[in-house]
Amino acid sequence: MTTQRTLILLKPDAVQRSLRGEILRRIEAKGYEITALAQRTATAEELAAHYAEHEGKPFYAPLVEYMGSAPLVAVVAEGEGVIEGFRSLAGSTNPTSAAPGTIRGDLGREWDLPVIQNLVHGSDSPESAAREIEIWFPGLA
Ligand code: RTP
Ligand code: MG
Repeated sequence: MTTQRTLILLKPDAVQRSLRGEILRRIEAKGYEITALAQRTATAEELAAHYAEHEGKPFYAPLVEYMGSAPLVAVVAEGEGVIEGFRSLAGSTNPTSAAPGTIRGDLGREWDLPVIQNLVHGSDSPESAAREIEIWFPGLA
């Protein structure tokens, strides 16, 4: 393991449900360091770049609509193995099947919506982390 950085988003449902503190607490309690944090409403350009891999999928339009509908919080966290470690803390994509003890498993549930709202995003590889940090915090070397 080496020290890594990852890009985490507290998605609009996390902000609207006042779960920012609870989620940030879990990140810090695990021992990861929060080194950048910003709340804002995502632009269409940021979301197009962030979700380029999903363009063309059936959930792409509702996903971009959801993510741009209200403010989110972008976070850079650092620590040993933080990329895999945060995705483990977050749990699997679907909150209904996400394990208890995870952010999505403990705090999320399914809604009758065109896209899964699951509170958080975490980068899935070192390459994704570098790409995503540059999208949300340009110039943060
Ligand atoms: P994330 O990128 O947000 O950390 O989540 P993930 O890797 O677990 O999921 P991914 O497959 O990358 O999908 C990105 C986000 O799109 C929404 N989604 N909705 N069938 C659906 O309605 C569906 N599939 C994906 C979720 O918000 C997911 O986190
Ligand atoms: Mg993903």
